[in-house]
Amino acid sequence: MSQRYTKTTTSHWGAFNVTVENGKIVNVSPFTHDPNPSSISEILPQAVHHRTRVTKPSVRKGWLEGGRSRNRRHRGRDTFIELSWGEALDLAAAELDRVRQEYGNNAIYGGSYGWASAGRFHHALSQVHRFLNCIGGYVGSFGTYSAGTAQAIIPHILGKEFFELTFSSQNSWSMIAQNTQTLVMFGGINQKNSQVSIGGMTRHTTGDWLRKFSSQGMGLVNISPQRSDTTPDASWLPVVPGTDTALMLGIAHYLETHNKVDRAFLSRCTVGYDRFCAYLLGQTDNQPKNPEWAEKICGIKVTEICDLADKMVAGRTLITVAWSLQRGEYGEQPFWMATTLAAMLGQIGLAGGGIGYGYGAIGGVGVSVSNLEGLTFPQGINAVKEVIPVARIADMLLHSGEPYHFNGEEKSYPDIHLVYWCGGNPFHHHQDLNRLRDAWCNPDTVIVHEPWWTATAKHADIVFPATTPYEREDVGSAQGDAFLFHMPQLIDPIGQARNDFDIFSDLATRLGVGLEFTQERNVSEWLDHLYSEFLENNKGLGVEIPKLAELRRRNWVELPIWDPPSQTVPFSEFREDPTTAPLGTPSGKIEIFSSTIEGFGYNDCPGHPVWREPTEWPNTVLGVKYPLHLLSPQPADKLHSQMESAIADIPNQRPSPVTIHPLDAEARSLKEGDIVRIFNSRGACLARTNISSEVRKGVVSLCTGAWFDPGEDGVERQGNPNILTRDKGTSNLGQGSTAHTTMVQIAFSAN
Ligand SMILES: Nc1nc2c(c(=O)[nH]1)N[C@H]1C(S)=C(S)[C@@H](COP(=O)(O)OP(=O)(O)OC[C@H]3O[C@@H](n4cnc5c(=O)[nH]c(N)nc54)[C@H](O)[C@@H]3O)O[C@H]1N2
Ligand SMILES: Nc1nc2c(c(=O)[nH]1)N[C@H]1C(S)=C(S)[C@@H](COP(=O)(O)OP(=O)(O)OC[C@H]3O[C@@H](n4cnc5c(=O)[nH]c(N)nc54)[C@H](O)[C@@H]3O)O[C@H]1N2
Ligand SMILES: [Mo]
Repeated sequence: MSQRYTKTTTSHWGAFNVTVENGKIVNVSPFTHDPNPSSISEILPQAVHHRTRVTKPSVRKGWLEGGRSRNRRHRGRDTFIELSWGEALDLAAAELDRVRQEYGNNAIYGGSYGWASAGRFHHALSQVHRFLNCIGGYVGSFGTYSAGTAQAIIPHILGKEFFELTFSSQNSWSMIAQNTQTLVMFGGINQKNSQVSIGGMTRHTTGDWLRKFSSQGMGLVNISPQRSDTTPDASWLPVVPGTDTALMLGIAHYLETHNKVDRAFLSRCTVGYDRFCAYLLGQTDNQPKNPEWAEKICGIKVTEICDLADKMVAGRTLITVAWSLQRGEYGEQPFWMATTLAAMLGQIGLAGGGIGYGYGAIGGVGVSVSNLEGLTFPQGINAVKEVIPVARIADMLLHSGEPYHFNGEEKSYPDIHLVYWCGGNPFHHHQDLNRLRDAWCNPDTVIVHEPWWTATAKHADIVFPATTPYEREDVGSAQGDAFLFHMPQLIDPIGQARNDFDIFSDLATRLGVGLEFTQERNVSEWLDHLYSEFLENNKGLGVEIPKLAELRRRNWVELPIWDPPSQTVPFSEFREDPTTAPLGTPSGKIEIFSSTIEGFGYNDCPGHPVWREPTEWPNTVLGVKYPLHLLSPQPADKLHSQMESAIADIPNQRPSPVTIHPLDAEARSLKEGDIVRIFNSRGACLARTNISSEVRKGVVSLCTGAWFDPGEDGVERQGNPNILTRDKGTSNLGQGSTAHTTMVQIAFSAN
């Protein structure tokens, strides 16, 4: 007898309805309360039941048979042997125990970066961290690939944790609509990116806001190598990638030399403008950072720089910076300089003015809603205090024991013998994947939980098949959203897949900490427990939140917490009186010059914002061989590498499209849809040309997300940009990812 039903669930790209027939997901349809639903979930029926699902616990042959060497260099090329759950769990538990006994818990890397899935209890990272904490701890990671550099530098400048500031001290969309006259968007405000938010955005409204801004006549300026980074209504200044700091300095120089700077604000609310100004005017290095100087670097004409500067002082101006700006070499500088420029305009603390970080990067930024507290699976306490900056993983695996600098600390890399990954795909997200592959040969053992045979799973020794959210029950709630979801289990687990929680419970039991890990609760008892804590924590909101049983029945509710009455203008209290409402910086003010940072003595990140030419650059020897800037933005049609194997089945989807300017295509005799080889000294991949004048000449753009798939010749076949990208830190301060500082060449490929 056929059984068919439809229920709603949520994900990082928002809510959607799922139809199940005879135990299979057969259809996905939009959630009707979302005015602009994302199409990312359309591929779900094919992806969940795809042949690339991991269906059984699998152990790499060379690891099982290789003795102490474990044939580590075969990782990624070896075959796997399927074992029973009991056998595989025994092997993993014994190996975890061996490593912690022989080397200590600081030989286990459990940073396990990644977005995994939405759903508060089955949050893969919380699960793996709690488990590793129960067995004695692990080396963790600081920061994110998204904004790790901003996370390091912004507290020095504004005295606040970066993500706290992002979500709680920014102008809301409605404040911008009511007050802003000119919106200057470095890196755009991207609708494709705002589809996604951590835990999900139920009403996607970024596009509507941008249309509103445009229709009310707000000045919209898109400063980006790609026109598509925001609404086509914005005027477009196609800046050279990585040169925003130079452009901002050019604007600053014009403001300073035309006496258009708010000196009262600078002296009341900031420190160190004089030190910075001496640099700006060229008093310290004989190079005034005037618009003529800036034009040569950033490719924007002097007249346009001066016009923009005039526009910015003429009325209420909000400067926004996309997170992408700090994902390049010296990525600290554009964020510090943008803040400095906003301070020079003197509008920080005024409604609709000042500086904004990450609008459009994810959907929750700028949304005005009361925050719901709780619904977090507790991770426990990590007895190992060692952390690495998240994007330095290959350095760590290649250079154990070697010293490095990070944000004022002198550290050395730990000696890792076991890597545990649950909920991320480093062979998608890390830079210079050939280098990662080398680094990955060093640990004794790699354990991965994954629903799919991703490149990371293929590079592991023990792979445990994990369920997807559709195969388990959970609750969904996200920052920046007023909806609350019961996420029902829709289908049985695929193959022998199990929940991360259940896998860790069994491992914990084998290692003698079962009770510590589970606290004698199973999945549904944990859900009850977390949910009742959540109800308790949010009593103060004065809003009726349904009990779990009722939420189960209703599937989802929208809470009346939009536009809380207590909305304050960010930094307004500080602006009013910096002495009674100081910032958390050493001076209590905005630090245009930071004695702390100067005290670190880093040439690559001195005491005030500076322009530094990246080491990979058109006028270098390398730049002649590889003359095109490669951008590797987030994909519009997916979340990172998720559900990729089903997308790759669609004809003509892979290799991925690379956007190239018509003149650059013509110079290489390339036609639309040609298969090309993109290459540099680090590696090569295939791609398919998308010829468009919406990208600056000299720049090509290949989105992330294709699964790493090197052929016999080493050429990556799906179009994964991370075979090409640079794997060095932004600077000694932030040590963030520098994916966007990458030069390449392109040629027609016979393949
Ligand atoms: N070149 C370049 N590289 C980049 C970027 C860039 O701009 N340019 N951006 C970077 C950024 S900002 C980010 S955030 C990263 C993203 O990198 P990741 O977050 O690592 O990418 P995802 O594809 O989301 O990986 C999540 C993995 O978890 C798996 N998964 C999903 N649900 C579960 C679950 O419940 N349990 C388990 N065990 N696994 C699950 C998915 O199948 C998937 O393989 O990429 C970074 N890489
Ligand atoms: N659909 C979808 N949305 C996503 C994600 C996804 O995978 N899919 N991932 C989410 C995650 S984890 C994150 S961190 C955010 C990332 O949010 P962002 O960092 O804002 O996004 P990107 O797509 O990397 O970059 C946005 C644009 O910045 C421009 N850009 C790159 N370098 C420079 C530069 O030096 N100067 C200027 N002016 N512009 C530059 C590029 O043209 C690029 O298209 O996106 C989130 N949203
Ligand atoms: Mo990210």
